Amino acid sequence: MQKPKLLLCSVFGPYGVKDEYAEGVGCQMELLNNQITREQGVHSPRQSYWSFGLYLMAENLGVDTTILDFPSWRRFKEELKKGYTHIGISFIVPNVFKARRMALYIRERHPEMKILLGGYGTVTPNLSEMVPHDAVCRGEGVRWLRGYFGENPEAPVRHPALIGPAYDCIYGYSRKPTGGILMPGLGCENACAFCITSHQYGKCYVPLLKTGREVFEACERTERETKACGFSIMDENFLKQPQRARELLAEMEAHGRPYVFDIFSSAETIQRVGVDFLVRLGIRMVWIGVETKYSKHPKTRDIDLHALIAELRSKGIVVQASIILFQDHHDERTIREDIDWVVGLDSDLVQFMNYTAIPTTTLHDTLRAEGRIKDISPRLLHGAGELNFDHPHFKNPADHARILRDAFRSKYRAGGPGVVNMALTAVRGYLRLSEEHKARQRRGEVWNPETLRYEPAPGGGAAPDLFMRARLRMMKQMVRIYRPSLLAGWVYAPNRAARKKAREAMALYTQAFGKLRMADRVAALVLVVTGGVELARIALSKLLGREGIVRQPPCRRTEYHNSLIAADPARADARPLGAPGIAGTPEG
Ligand code: B12
Ligand code: SF4
Repeated sequence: MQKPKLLLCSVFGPYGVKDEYAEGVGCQMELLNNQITREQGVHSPRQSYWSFGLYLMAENLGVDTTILDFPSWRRFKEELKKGYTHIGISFIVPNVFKARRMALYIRERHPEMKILLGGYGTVTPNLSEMVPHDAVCRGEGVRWLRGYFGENPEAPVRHPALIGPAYDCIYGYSRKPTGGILMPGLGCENACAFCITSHQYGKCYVPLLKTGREVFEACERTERETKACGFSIMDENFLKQPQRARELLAEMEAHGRPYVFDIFSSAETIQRVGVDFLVRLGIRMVWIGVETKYSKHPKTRDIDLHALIAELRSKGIVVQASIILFQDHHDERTIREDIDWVVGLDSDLVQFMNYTAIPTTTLHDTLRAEGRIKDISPRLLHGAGELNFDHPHFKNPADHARILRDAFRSKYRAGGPGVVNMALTAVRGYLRLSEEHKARQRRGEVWNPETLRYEPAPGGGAAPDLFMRARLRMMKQMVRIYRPSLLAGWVYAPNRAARKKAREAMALYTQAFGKLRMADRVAALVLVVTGGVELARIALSKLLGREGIVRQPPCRRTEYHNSLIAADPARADARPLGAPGIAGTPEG
């Protein structure tokens, strides 16, 4: 029998460009510019992200695997000529026509290759008619692929060392991406009616890294191989497993490694563990789904979100709030009220998304039972345009896209550029936490890992809190990253209030770190110049009828010689070509 050889790939580009396979607006391969700092023009940071799940799967198989991330159509066709037994395609619902084109091509030109489908796109109705395939994974892929290839699905998960962004650009200036990625688990047990990431895993949480020690080891490996100290955690509600988070903190304290993290968390979970725990754990940014001011959902019920967000920000944690537009209770008045409410919460950033009934969710089942699901193309299910259900008050699809876009504008007008907000939160928090740390040491207070509070030291004398000192040093390093961008934030500020904020942030940086060093001064001036060029490019794009500049991530190919490792686990040389970390080979 032929030895299996697997190709795992994301759907082909270009992305965010409307063609016969996918939409333009709403389908860019970027988070910030597309979903968070949309309408912030030159102030919008630009980042794309590699398809993390592919690297996780490739790392954990005994089968030789190649990843082709972000291929062009031509590049995909060429790769197939290298000869594979299986092609795994990862896709989401709005990209289903791209997956279809890839699968049809494989069937036509390489009928001997087996097609495996995975990702959230597998919930697309009539999948078998839409996308020819031999097998489909509707859930966690590591265990599924191991089972498919006759390996042990329950073997421990090895976490890849992965840098998240495919590119990183601010005020038109490209810098080297540095942020690591962690994938400790999938799904969420909160089971909100609309939430596909919960329903895809049977409304349960599926842990990949079960203990704090495992998470810590994944951080250490990533730091060793890529030098990353800051991580984005791809887990819907990381603090929902408080024991694991406590263990992670204990590991960091024991090893003196104050890593920092960006996380998703529901408000009730933060409330339960307390903001001081988040600070000590090194949370740099938290994404909270606030959804609507009329929410009866347990995750926000009885929580003063305004106070919670203010406390998080005052302690240096950047808050990204997300809200859903066009819920059933929304009419012209209440949707406006909700937009004003979320802007008034004064988080650093806000994500606005349109309510979308994704097949298999409770929301979809309910609306279908009510006869309200509209027969529109799956390519439109990206949450930034036409609703896929009949809304009681908003019948015109043009309103769905317009009101969403205007919501982003409201946030920008009232709150100014997100980058300036983040800098302000970071530097204010740093100043406050430094003072609090000193005061606690004077008062003889120590961290109690049981109560998750600072308390008087038993017996009076408190030993120096060396971990918090190291945490503050790390914070200082992270806070300083924003500083050079403040001048451009001021020069291109959209209004007087935003200009004032930028000035305030600059003054706080001087208070915290003294006058700008020469290197930072030069960097700040460079950003003003590159920002000016970027501004002109954005204006040109608008003249050409686009919303802004659409950037494309490069294609990257990574080989895993897993069969060699399976035969001899000591053969580290057989790990991905292009080490350290998952560097692979970016291809233009
Ligand atoms: C990172 C991310 C992005 C990145 C893209 C990264 C990339 N290279 O594609 C960015 C920010 C650019 C992005 C953009 C968008 N995204 Co997005 N994104 C995510 C996010 C937050 C994390 C994905 C991730 O890495 N998870 C961790 C890994 C381990 O899980 P995984 O990818 O699901 O893979 C596992 C399984 O699904 C399975 N699997 C996956 N693929 C395959 C393939 C095979 C062969 C097999 C066997 C198994 C398998 O095994 C993997 C390991 O267990 C998810 C939400 C989430 N929590 O998953 C949303 C999510 C995937 N995105 C979503 C959406 C809607 C979008 C946008 C349309 C939003 C918008 N309007 O801008 C755009 C589309 C961009 C485009 N052109 O494709 C939806 C998809 C809904 C759906 N049913 O299709 C999600 C689920 C968010 C949500 N809750 O609605 N996104
Ligand atoms: S808390 Fe968030 S991730 Fe969990 S089910 Fe609700 S929306 Fe989904």
